[in-house]
Amino acid sequence: MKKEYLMRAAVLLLTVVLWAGMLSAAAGEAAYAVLDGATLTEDVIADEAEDITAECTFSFSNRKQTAAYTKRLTDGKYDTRWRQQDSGQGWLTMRTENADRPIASLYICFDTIPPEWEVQIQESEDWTTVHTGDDAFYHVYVPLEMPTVAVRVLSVKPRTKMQIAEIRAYAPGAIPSAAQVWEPPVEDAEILFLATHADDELIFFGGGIPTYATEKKKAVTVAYLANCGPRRRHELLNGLWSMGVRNHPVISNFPDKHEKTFTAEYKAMGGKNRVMRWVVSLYRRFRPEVVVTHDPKGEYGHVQHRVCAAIAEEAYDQAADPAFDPESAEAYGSWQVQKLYLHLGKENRIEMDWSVPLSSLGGITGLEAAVRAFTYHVSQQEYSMNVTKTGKQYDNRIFGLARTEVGVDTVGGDFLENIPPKAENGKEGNVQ
Ligand SMILES: [Ca+2]
Repeated sequence: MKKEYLMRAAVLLLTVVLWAGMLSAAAGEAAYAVLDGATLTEDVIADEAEDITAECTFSFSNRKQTAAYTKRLTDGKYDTRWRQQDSGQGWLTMRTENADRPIASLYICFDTIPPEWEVQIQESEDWTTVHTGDDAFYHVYVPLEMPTVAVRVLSVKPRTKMQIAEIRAYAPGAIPSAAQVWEPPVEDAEILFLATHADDELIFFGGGIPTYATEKKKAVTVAYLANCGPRRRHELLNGLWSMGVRNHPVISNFPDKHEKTFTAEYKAMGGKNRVMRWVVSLYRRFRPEVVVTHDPKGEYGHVQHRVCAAIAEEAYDQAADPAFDPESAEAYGSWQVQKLYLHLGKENRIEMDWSVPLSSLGGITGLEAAVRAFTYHVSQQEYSMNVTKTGKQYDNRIFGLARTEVGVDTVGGDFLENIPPKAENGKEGNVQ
């Protein structure tokens, strides 16, 4: 195996970056080419593994599920899926007749991740577990040490309702550029971008995420206060991936609701205290120096955005108070965020510049990266909102420093102004 890895490393060194053509193609073609999300930003690898999904036949634990379900798993669409429909364990099997081109890896896009799942390969009559999954990532790449002609994804516990929107099988080769290989969320973050819904991080925070996470290589955590459902979850992953983000975002289980009042909104989300505890534990777990979130007026007045801004500011104090939610204080330590920026906030305004070319993304600007990422939010294209251009309504360059432990910005244009490099900060919690 070592020799194989050396070869892959050598191939990686020979990668060729193809940018110009891809950028112009991105907007139109991204619509249903879900798995192309990565292709647009990844280096093109000379010997990347070939997609052999079309050569495979599928079978399912529920024998009534056949051709229609195969199509749903391979149609490139996130609004069609295979659902486990069994009282026992659920599984799907992919099998190829071509032993010369066996299955060497799988790429799975889960709608619903079962609590325990495994990838198994068939050896004679028996199935052998070769990978134990977890519930960390919705998009998972699973390389198989021993390429095989038959592989299955198994939900270990009965009746778990595993759901998969898309699956691909690959022949031996380098990691395919279409597969997203996520890393865990950044612990010990420098910046936490807290958006409400999938796509808000692009529309209202502009080029912030690619500028800091990808170009400046800062420790960035992206979190979403609302869970907009499986389809938009896939879209947000594709969008973030296209901007060079490699740490999986954090997505709550709060519903996507647009109520008329704070009271109704909190009620729909299970109560204010529950929302507060989630955001406080987010701060304590990821220890951001800086939090960037919504307009306190909810941009166009969306009450869930307003809730997000309000809770983000209250949590600034609560996360530092060990008496609030002692359980998460015990688990993660209390945490004092150093700066809180609110989009369009009135106090201590700064103006960000998202027109700087990012060499890490082939020279496109942060704003262009956000505009492109938005094309992966296929389900949202019919609405009037889009990534705001400079100077337009809901200007995504304008932020107000609502809270600070390190004074106001004097230079401006940098969320991390006055924040010492992360290495100087302790990891044991910063509240005495
Ligand atoms: Ca599908």
